Amino acid sequence: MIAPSRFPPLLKVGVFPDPVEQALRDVFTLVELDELGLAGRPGHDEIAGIVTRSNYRISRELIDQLPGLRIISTNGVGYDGIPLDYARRKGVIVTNTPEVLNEAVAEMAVGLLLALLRHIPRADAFVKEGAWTTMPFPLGTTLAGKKVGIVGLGRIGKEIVKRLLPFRVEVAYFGRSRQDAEWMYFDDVNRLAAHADILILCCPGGPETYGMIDAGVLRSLGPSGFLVNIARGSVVNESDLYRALADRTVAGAALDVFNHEPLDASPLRRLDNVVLAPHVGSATRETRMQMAALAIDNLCRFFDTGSAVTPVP
Ligand code: 8YV
Repeated sequence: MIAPSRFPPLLKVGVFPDPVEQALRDVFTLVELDELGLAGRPGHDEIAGIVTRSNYRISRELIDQLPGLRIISTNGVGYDGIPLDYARRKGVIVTNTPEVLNEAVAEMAVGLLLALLRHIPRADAFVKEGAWTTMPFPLGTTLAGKKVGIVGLGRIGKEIVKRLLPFRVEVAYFGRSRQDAEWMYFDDVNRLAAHADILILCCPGGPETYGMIDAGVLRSLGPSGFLVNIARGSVVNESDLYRALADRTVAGAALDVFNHEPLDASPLRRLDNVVLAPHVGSATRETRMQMAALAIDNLCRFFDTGSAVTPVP
């Protein structure tokens, strides 16, 4: 029997890995949307907080259904799925879990890039299917000496650069403004794409970056160019990307995020020049537990003091 929480009940939006959900349940009474108001379960007006994950969306309508809502705590760094201005107008604070996931996401970006350049998933299948006895495996592409363009040199982008430099790459970046960094700055993503051999997307999702990587940028990247996306699917015009991959306007792409998730009947899945992953940039045991701890700290601190540890800026 779990002791009742000293905190108000939370609405849980999204499916959490078991250890993360258990960490939350150890502190809070969690309610699923379809349980609200059922016998013995909290009603809509008793919900003071939402705990969610950054790959889920929170609608204005849901916020309106919860008159006592005071905080939305997301496990994740992105908050493009939360109507921030609307939440603020309703007096609801939004918190995220920055920093603690930077290394895991940066590792995933490097892993996806190497998998793409060297055809590692296909190499695994090639050996396991016994094809090695029948034909040579296709040549890959060396990372050393390549020009890597970072789209969004934020905290995660900087961690990716740190990990790529030992591979003897040349770094350049695009962003809203030039930073105090030693890398070449481009104030236009098309020009960065024309300069780079590899584009790595690590910018936030949202209206400012929606569809930024389109047919024109992909043409600029060119037939020996590669794209890695560990940011948000919304940053890429996915139908433009599919066409560019299918007709070899670009050489290949490694994608951890998609316009619509989970990816279902997408033609991307039929291509041989892509590496696809199920939005797992932060998905390590260590990182997800650190994120859960920070999300819990945000909620506890807020309910106890009215302020949070990492409110979104
Ligand atoms: C979350 C994400 O890390 O952090 C983000 O912005 O993109 C997500 O992958 C994940 O949903 C946390 O459970």
